Amino acid sequence: MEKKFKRTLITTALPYANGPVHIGHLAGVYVPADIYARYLRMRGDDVVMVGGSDEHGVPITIKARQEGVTPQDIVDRYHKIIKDSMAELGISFDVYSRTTTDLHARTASEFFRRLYDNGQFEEQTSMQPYDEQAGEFLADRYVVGTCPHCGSDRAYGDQCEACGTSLNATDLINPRSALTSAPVTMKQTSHWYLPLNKWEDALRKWILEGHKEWKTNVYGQCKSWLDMGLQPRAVSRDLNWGVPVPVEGAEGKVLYVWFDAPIGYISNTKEILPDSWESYWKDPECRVVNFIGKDNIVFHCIVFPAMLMAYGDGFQLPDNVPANEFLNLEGDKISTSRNWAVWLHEYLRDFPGKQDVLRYVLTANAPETKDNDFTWADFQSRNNNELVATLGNFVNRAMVLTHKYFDGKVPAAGNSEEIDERLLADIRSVRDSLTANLDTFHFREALKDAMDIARLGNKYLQETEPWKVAKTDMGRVATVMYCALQVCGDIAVAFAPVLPFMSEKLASMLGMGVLTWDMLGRDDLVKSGTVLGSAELLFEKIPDEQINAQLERLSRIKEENKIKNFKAEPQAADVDFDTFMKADLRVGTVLECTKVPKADKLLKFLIDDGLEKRTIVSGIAKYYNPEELVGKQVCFIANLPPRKLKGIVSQGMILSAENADGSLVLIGPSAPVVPGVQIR
Ligand code: B3M
Ligand code: ZN
Repeated sequence: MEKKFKRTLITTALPYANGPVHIGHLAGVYVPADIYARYLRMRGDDVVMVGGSDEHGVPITIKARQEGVTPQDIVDRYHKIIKDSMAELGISFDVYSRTTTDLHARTASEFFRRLYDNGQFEEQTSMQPYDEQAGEFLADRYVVGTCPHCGSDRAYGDQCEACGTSLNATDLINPRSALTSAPVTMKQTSHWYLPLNKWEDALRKWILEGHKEWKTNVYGQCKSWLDMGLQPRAVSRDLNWGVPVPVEGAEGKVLYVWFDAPIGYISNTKEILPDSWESYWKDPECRVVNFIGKDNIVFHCIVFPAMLMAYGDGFQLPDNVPANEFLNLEGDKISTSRNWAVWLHEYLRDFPGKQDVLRYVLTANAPETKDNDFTWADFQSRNNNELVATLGNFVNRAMVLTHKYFDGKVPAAGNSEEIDERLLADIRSVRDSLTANLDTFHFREALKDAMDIARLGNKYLQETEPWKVAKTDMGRVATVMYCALQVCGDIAVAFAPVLPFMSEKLASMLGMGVLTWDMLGRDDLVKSGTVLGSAELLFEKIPDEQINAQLERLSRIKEENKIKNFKAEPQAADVDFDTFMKADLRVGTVLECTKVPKADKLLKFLIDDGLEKRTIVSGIAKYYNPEELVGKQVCFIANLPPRKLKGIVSQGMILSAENADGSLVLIGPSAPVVPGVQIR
């Protein structure tokens, strides 16, 4: 880092308290922020990491209405789950607060009022959807109607979930209120707007010229916003949940959630540092770093900085905004509403004591430069092959051998050989790379570096073979074990930001005391004469059953979602009776059923149709084992012209129902019938 700062303020995006947090939040924001905070603290820096729940906004009011409870009930519930689960994962917030505190309401209110008093807002009127019956303005989400694109009659005023199109409430056909089902009318309202256009030049200079070092995804998004030109943005809403607008005559209006949420970073800092919070916010010697996901870039790089500039009074803009891309789950976008997520509190319940495994996997797969995928197979293999087989195994060998040859006491090293010197040099070069990667938010690379230390350790033991040397030269074994134990110490230090639980356990096994970053690469971080603790295993294998249980949960959710989203096809055009009666539908008994070679969808049936034996080929091989079907009765259309499928002449078509998930279910009589009877 070129610039020297005295302090660092780390902010973490405030998760909406309308649901628990999932692995996407963790990989994008909280794990990287925590790695960074822990690393800086180990360097002895003055660091404050703030977080909290975002408890305002329309989605929370919607959830409350659905459940028939108050918005406060909703945020109380999820704030607690989020706060407790993040603490259990070891996310080391200095404060984790919430935006429904009085302190926050006062801070946000004062912030607005100062901008208002200084003439920083423009008041504008606009037409907004209104529910006459309820006497309330409607947020876009509260307007439902028919989608102009796909015709779904369950589209919302901000989006149609059936076809995914983004909408405005005014796009909907036949718009109705989600509150009362009354038709929506448009009514004039007035709001305060922050003229972002006024700050465009300053923002341009600050980001495009001053922060070329930002991650390319962040810099690029900012540039495209700035190039499109900025418009005034409304900072108030007609809603009854939020911080009231502190202006006379503004009854029924609250601050827009994206106005008050980033001010939450300030309120939360004030909460723990009532006397010194300004030395983190208003001192050029403090560096502010915002950890966020990519969907929050514009608010953190454009809107909030404009708010801070408009406020003045020495507020510093962020020095860096290392936003991440998204993490997918088993190839699909994570979604709270579709329950397609691994929820942190459920993970902690299902994998007790395995916080570090999740931290490891999410860091190894961090979506730093592009969207990335979490799969349970990868989770298992990283645990079993990397944490257990590489890291855990090395430490265990070093500990067990020291117990065996030296009664668990760290021996004194004798003269070192070239291989020992090389080990030390290699570790120092890994340390330099690791440190540089942490400084520049490249946490995946940093983790690879840390793992290289364990690899070097394994290689060293493999090459020095102390178990063989022990037969002839215990002096040499002492040196080798001393060196190997230093590598264990390096592991405790290097992994401490990412795997704090493992690190603490290892440091205590090695009698290392408080870990600091400058210990890394030293040749005396585990002192000779130290009595080692017992060689406890740091990681254990995760068996297939545990992984399969997670996969089964996900496939159950997939099924449930398909059923939830199923909509029966509209009824087909009429067919006249005589035409229908021309179809010769019959029941037959399956005599033989086999797979069709080189066609993974097809089964070949031999059917007793009451007259003779007929062959029918059917595309249901994915859903049935052919052996199971022999003896069963099926329904078929007898008078279709024969068709050739994979060289087999198929004489008719077997009837099946297509389920909501696309799977096929054979149709048969509900009690046995004589083969060949007709279906009427
Ligand atoms: N709650 C949005 C989100 O969770 C929002 C972040 C606020 S950060 C000040 O993506
Ligand atoms: Zn649609």
